[in-house]
Amino acid sequence: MTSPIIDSHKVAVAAIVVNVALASVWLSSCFSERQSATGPGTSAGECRIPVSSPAVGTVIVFIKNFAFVPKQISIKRGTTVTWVNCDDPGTDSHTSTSDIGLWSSPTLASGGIYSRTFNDPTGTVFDYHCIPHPFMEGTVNVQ
Ligand SMILES: [Cu+2]
Repeated sequence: MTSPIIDSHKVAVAAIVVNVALASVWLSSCFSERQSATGPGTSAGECRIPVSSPAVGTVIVFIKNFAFVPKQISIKRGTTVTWVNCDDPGTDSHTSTSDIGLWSSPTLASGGIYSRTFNDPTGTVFDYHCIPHPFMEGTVNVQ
């Protein structure tokens, strides 16, 4: 017999896996060439975080295989974005760092998470990168 508490936890984990799947679909439709070369593909689905954590925002950007997934996101003003390092333990740590110094996460080891709420004016486009790996780039569009 499983308790209702355990059941609801399983539902939460399932929800986050679905989010990963959607991110992968989005990525493959927009970056198909890159996807085939480097893509996180199904391996990104192995990354699991506790969605009940108050630190987790409503939009999640995964860090996998030294890339932000999805690379570009469009969000409504006031949305909290959470970056999650899904790279394997023992690989390099990453950051989410605004190109203009608006925000910078601590160094995120495997499993590390960082959130920022974008209460910025609509129409703003924020480019960001990873400090140890400047080739890792991403964009947040506040709509
Ligand atoms: Cu990095």
